Amino acid sequence: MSTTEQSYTVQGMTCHSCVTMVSDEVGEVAGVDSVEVDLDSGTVTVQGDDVDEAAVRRAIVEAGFETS
Ligand SMILES: [Cu+2]
Repeated sequence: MSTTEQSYTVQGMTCHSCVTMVSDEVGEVAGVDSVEVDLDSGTVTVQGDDVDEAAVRRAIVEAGFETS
């Protein structure tokens, strides 16, 4: 297992409840240890073991946001 850090750009987050929704959804993805959301830049940083990038993107969409 290797700990990796991935960054995603997320559109549409406007407040702290958006941040919480994204953090909660992404935090449930297998292997994710920590989720950091920067509201100003719209950046979500995920750390964990063998985290599936596609699963993180799906979680962001499930939270109601778009990622590029
Ligand atoms: Cu919001």
